[in-house]
Amino acid sequence: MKRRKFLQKASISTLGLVTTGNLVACVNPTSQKEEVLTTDTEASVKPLVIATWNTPLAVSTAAEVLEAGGSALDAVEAGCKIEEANEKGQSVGIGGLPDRDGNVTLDACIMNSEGDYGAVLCVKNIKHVISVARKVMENTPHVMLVGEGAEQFALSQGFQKENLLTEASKKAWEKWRQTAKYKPIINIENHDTIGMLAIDKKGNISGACTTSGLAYKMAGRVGDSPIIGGGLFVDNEVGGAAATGLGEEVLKTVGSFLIVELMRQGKSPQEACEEAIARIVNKPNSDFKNFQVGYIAVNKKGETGAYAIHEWFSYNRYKNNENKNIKSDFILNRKA
Ligand code: SD4
Repeated sequence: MKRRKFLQKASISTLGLVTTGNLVACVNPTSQKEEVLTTDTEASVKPLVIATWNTPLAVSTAAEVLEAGGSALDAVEAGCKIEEANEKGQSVGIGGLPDRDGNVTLDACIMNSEGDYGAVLCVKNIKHVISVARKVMENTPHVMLVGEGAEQFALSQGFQKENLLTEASKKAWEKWRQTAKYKPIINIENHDTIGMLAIDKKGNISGACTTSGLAYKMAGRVGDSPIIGGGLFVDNEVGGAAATGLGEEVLKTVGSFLIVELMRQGKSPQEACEEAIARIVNKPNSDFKNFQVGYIAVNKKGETGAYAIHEWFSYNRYKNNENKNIKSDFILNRKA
């Protein structure tokens, strides 16, 4: 077995990892209202919000900020906080599934329309890491803070320490420990790591991404979500993109940056998402049948796109006073 293949397999199966929200084989989350449509070609739509997965409340919260004249930055922060505070969501914020040692560690990043970026990685005990990431961007000379240092910084900024491991997530972890051997899982539920992009009434774009990462990950593991160009990228001249799914694969192809650069070269958000998924799938020895990656993107005109490897990726979009969940097309649909 080639080294790359071995490491890939090790990262998702030998180590017993599963992704928290979006990784078991193509289960149809019946609660979603699906509509097979991924591209919106209407020009210059604003305000506009899109977010990964079935996240209606997060998107409507962001939309309210925008409709009231707020900035895209305020909107994406407010939207992401909804999922971070939702204890039932086991892949973001409080209630997130822990690492294999039982510690919940969170990753988040945010980008504004000026091209500034802030991130926190592997943070314990603080629920609203998206807001801490924003403070890193605005109140420090740095762009990333990790672990203990990030937690200390959050406390210094007035954030409260709290236990993020809920009873439900603790039970799930204890059950996992009995075997510590889950197979790679593709789509678990309809609500997951949230990547969000917004265009405000002035036409400015910002984005945010927040997650508890892979369930039962190795201690210290960080995925794509808090990494600029991986889980998120925004260029106010062009558009933005965000990712969900197996972060290692997103990082190796710098997925969100790739999508924005493809849009800069003239591709639509849909075409750019499709090419970024193809980059992953077409790698030699790609094990793509065993993992999920999904992308969303928006361009300056307010055209949107989404694409995934497997079925049952979806995103919520607020546009023209309507907030709806849209099922993404997926590459296995064409390869089948
Ligand atoms: C990660 N991309 O940490 C995240 C996980 C994710 O649904 O999106 N889960 O790799």
